[in-house]
Amino acid sequence: MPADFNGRWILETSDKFEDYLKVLNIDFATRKIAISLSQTKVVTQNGDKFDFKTLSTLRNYELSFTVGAEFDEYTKGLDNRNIKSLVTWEGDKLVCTQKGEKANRGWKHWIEDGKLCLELTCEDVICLQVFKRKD
Ligand code: ECB
Repeated sequence: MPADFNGRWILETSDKFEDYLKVLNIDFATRKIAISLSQTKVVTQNGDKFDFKTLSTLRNYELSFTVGAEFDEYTKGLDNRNIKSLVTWEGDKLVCTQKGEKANRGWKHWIEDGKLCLELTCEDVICLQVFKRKD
């Protein structure tokens, strides 16, 4: 039985998020706003089908995918790049590789102590975000 990510989650801690934005070439002013924002993740999981909504007052970002099926992702409103993404299970971790212009890009989600953890990677930068349940 794989992990259950369903629910509304609010950002509690964020480590190296600005470094991650920098390596994605996000400009100074946008970075300063982005790091100050509260983020909410709304996850809907149906077996291996997922819908992730990342919500903030500045931008929203939505991603739907099926585990094991490569798809085209356009990071609209974020760094606006086209990438090829593939999400797989590694044990209870949901692991995404994002192939494109940026090397070593991807993310991992897992649940730890009832919190939703997200590791965002690009090149040599690893950002860790931890979300707590909102309801
Ligand atoms: C959408 C909330 C973040 C708002 C930041 C606004 C502007 C910053 C410009 C570019 C940011 C580049 C990346 C943002 C990092 C996190 C947002 C979504 C990351 C992501 O890929 O989430 C995955 C895994 O949860 C699901 O799409």
